[in-house]
Amino acid sequence: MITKLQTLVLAMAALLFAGCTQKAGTPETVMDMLSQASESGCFIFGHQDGLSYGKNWKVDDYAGDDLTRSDVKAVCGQYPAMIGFDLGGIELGNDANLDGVPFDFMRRAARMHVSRGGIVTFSWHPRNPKTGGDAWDVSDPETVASILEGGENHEMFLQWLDRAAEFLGSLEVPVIFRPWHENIGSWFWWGGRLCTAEQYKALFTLTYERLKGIKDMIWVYSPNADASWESYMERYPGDDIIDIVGFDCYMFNSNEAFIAQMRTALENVSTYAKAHGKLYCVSETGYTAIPEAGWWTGTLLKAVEGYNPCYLLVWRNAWDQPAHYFAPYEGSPDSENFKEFVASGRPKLLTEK
Ligand code: BMA
Repeated sequence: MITKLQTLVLAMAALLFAGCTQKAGTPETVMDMLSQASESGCFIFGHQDGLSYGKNWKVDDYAGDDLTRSDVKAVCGQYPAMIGFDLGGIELGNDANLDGVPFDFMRRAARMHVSRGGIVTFSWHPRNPKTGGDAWDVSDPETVASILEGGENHEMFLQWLDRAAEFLGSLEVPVIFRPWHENIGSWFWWGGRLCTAEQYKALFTLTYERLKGIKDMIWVYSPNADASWESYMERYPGDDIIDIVGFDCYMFNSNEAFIAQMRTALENVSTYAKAHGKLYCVSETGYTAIPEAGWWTGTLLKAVEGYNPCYLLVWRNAWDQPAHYFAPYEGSPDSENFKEFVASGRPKLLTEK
């Protein structure tokens, strides 16, 4: 969590060292960008893995690529202001994440994006530390218990956290970190039926304590939006850890159901954020393969109307799964509508071309 005192001290340090450091941005400049977007009625628009690949393409030369390609940019001429990355696989010391994106490339892409004036966020789909399965392996309800203090996998898990910390620390850019997401549903091993609220909070706190000294990070809590507010708060790690209260909300059924779910969640987090001096966000959203050409203004803009989340991120355009994409791409049926969405002035993209 970034405190006001830290903000002041770090801002002064940044001023002092401005002449002799290459560091692009600080957590407080990121918090400022987010607050300013929200206060001016915009939201920072994000796209997961947007510089690594898109629909029908991927970076081939990870060491040499100039990082100028993006599906969103191909449609509207601007990069998303936020790029998301996923750490899944870093815990094992792998070279590339679960979707095949090398960590060295991620580091370069994150730095490049920040140097263009953008913001980066990291999620994490780690393997199951008890079974060796993937993040979606929910076969063993003792998984979380096994990594907390006293559990048989605790030491191994500390090493996992240290590997994540080492990588995040090596980026040398401010990071919005969003671990243990969608935690009220039960599709990840840290999900609602897989651990008690106390165990979940202990997991989040352990992660925070282990990582907080390594890197100045902005911490996001992002349960799935279909959860009740009571269950949201029951697992909330606390105001001393969390900077931004968010949620993941996808469209699965009708437009009305999606809009209603989004607005209920926005009402809850905005009320909480206002009372507790926090920001709020839509940490993941989208409509798989965007089957409606007018979805961006006809549904998504309506869903967020009247609310000021500081950012909204759409999920990835998988290059190798034809129907797994959430942002427009060159020539996609929703492209024109996406341009109208951008022209509405609500989503904030990068001004650098
Ligand atoms: C999920 C899907 C998976 C992917 C994971 C991590 O939502 O997109 O295909 O592996 O995120 O990026």
